[in-house]
Amino acid sequence: MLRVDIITIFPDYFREAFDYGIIRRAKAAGLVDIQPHDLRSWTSDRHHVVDDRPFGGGDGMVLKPEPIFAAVESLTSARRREDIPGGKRVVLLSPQGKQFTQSQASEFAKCEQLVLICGRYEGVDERVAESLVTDEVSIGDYVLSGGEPAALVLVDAVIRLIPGALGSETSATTESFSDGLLDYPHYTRPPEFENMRVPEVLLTGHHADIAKWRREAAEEKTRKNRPDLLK
Ligand code: 9D3
Repeated sequence: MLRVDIITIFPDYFREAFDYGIIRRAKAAGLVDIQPHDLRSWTSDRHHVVDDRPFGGGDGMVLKPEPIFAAVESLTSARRREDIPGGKRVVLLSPQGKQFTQSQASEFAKCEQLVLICGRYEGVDERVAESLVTDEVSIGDYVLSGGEPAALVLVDAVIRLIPGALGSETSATTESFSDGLLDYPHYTRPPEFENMRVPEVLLTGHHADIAKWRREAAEEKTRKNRPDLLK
């Protein structure tokens, strides 16, 4: 059983996000338990303040360290990175993180607990990245308004890799990424739609020809959309 704890100032953002498809099934099967937590519940002041102005000046606000350290301690019993056991990861979602990859998703899928910290505002006090988290992760080079959508992406990618979450598809899906090409194009009925024909070879039933066409079509698609994967 993988336990996923999400530390956020918007716990309601996740309310229905995990109630569909593979994630819903994995939860129902007892493969994963996902708990969003309100960062404000680890504040001790009357107004539940989680942010403050940046030292050195500048625009915007920064998430304060104390509630985040308290949240991680209450969820893991660890106060610093070096006290976090091997089977647990404390992940900061941040634009400054290392890019999240399929191989990192596979590593996370083997863990017993993931604690995800969602940044907001201009950022998170750097002592969190320096001394508390095991992994600082970005999902790509574009600007989000916070870590919450990135946490959704990470959880989705990880959960489908838990043994039993997908059934027999799992190994095939992993392979199609590890051969370094994009997937081949898919078609279904009707064979002609508004003058657009399905490639004839797919209608022939010649399995060797179909396999060859799919390999070449995957290479062509990769050349066109992701030439970086061929280098
Ligand atoms: C002006 C400098 N910006 C940093 C690149 C400020 C800033 C932008 C976006 C500060 C915080 C955010 C919120 N984004 C995330 O927390 C985030 C994120 C993202 O924006 N892109 C890709 N992955 C991620 S993971 C968390």
